Amino acid sequence: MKRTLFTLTLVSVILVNLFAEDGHNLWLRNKNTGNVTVVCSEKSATIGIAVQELKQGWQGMDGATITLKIKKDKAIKNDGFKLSPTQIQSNTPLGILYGTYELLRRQQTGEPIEDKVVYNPSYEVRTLNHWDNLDGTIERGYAGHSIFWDKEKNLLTPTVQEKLRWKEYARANASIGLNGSVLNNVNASPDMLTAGILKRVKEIADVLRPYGIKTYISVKFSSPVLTGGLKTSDPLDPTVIKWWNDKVKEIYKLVPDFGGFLVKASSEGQPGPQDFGRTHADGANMLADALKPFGGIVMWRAFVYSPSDKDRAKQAYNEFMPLDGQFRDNVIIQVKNGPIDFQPREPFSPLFGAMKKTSVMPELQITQEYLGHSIHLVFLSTMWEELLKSDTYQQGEGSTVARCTDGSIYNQKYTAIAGVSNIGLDTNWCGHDFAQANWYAFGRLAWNNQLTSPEIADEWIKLTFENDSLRNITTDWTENFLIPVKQMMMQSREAAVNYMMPLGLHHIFSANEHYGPGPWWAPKGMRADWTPPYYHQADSQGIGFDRTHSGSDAVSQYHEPLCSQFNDVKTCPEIYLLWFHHLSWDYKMKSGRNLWDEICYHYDTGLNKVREFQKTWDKVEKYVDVERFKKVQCKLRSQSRNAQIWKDACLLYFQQFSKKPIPYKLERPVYELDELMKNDSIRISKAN
Ligand code: BDP
Repeated sequence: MKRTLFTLTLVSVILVNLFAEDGHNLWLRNKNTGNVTVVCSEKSATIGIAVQELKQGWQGMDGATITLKIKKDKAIKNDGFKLSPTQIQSNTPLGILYGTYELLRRQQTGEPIEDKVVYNPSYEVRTLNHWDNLDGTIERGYAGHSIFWDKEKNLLTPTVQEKLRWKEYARANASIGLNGSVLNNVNASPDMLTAGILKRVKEIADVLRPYGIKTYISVKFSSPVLTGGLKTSDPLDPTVIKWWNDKVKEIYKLVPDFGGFLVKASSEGQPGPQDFGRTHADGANMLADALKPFGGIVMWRAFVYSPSDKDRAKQAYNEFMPLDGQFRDNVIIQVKNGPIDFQPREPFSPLFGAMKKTSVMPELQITQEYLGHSIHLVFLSTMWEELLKSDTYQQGEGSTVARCTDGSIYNQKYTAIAGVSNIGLDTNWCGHDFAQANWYAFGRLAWNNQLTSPEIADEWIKLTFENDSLRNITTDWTENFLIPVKQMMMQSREAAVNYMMPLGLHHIFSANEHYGPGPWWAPKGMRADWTPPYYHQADSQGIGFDRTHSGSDAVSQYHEPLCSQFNDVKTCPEIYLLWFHHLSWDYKMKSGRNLWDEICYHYDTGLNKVREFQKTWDKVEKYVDVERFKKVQCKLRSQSRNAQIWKDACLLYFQQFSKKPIPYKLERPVYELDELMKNDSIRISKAN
């Protein structure tokens, strides 16, 4: 009897674990509900995947036939496709695969499939940047170790398990239209270019290829000296040029469709052409020339700033604008969304649209370095949409960042977009189940930069949380799960801005971990532009960074009418107010409150929003599997406690300067400033 009971318990434990929802399947959960016959005269690994996906995931009419047709059509660009209910047409096998995923997504989410609709990608190159180090750690990664690198395994033949992970990764990327992976950190190890590591690059590339994912690597500019044993890495030195040419040839022998290099040079201590008195153009062009015969590209980052500059926000523009027109056509300047560094909110980088004779690509950060790591629920799609829709006015009204970078306005040889990845070896890939939505959203926007965040959230929720019993999406599920969860996602980024750094405040994190609040953080001897007081400039008079004509004049880097609009405190959008202006605590806001009170209200609103999210989530419990429900519930609790710490730390700290009471209607702080400052807000936040 005892034995039977034991066996039964054991079996049920195994079964529960087998079916436990661990989030690993991402948004790819569609199982077929009927048979389909797939007709295709072409054969290739990519087409094979498309056929398999259709059979596995078909949810259309049982017994239907679908034709996959590779036929040139002028309306179809790159790997775009033409979709009809019974046919997918494309110029390339990869386009057929993308069409397959679009069709299956539409079947699963209940979106219509009309006749002969053409879908073309907004950007030709759609990459994930992995800040993965060769020892397996990930810079700013919050979801476990690297899926590509491990110091024990780098030089060994990849295991079946590793290859399976790479394949799942490639499939997930292809399903949302991504077509490139930069395999290693922009702070690149010179070892990346050694024979043993390049062999692994080849192994990875072989697994990614059938899914249409091209492989790229980040390179260290001083590699000729560090791995090549040369005396210099000067980009104009003939021995250096030859070294890179030979290295590129070696790479293409291993990876014939290699995509190219990503380079962080003369930035944050990384070596670069400026070490030899050369320009960014000299450096980038030398690499571009080596890659050109093979069709490779150079993505050269514009993330540069030096401690001597009065305003870090101005530096990239100052350094790169004079070089406009000097880059080869296979160089793309990779520009972060804002002029500082992936803050919860920044105005767009003034380089977008301003460089008219150079290809420029946006770099977004999917990993939540500055937005709560993998603890806070923050849907980043709304932030990216805000960027893409920002009007630069560079070629008249409507010159949005999207249009300035996707080839609609400027005739770029290549168009591209990059997202700094948030994935690692965690079972659910991203740490937070909702962080998967950011990976998803990045892919969808890279494919179609006109999509809206509610559309993306809608798709993602349906694909990720819908289960078998909900296959025919019910009104009950829509009203009580889809709508509230979507609303929570849509409000989540603004909530984070509010409880972290509202009204244009930025970079007030404690220490280099970029997690908890630290408006006071300024260790002795630290570079000023790495400390929060440099950014908030709070004093007894007021708060904010004066970037007007009478301040650092960063406003002048924006095209009119933005320059005047940002410069004038009356027309500057309040979301950017303290980014561009230093204002008195008594400054009268549009709401009628003074600035101090307004700041208090924003922090309070942010905190209350997170509390509301907790309620929203608890209410949807019966629609979610128990595992994901509990995990998200627990993370929301931490987020709520962290939001309290943010509010208390910032308000109590700034109050020392404003000398004003927190409006009496608002909840009082619950932490002591001393305690937060002494014990380091990060540790308190993380322990909470
Ligand atoms: C900052 C990160 C740092 C990166 C750097 C970069 O804090 O870890 O190396 O950006 O983008 O956001 O190069």
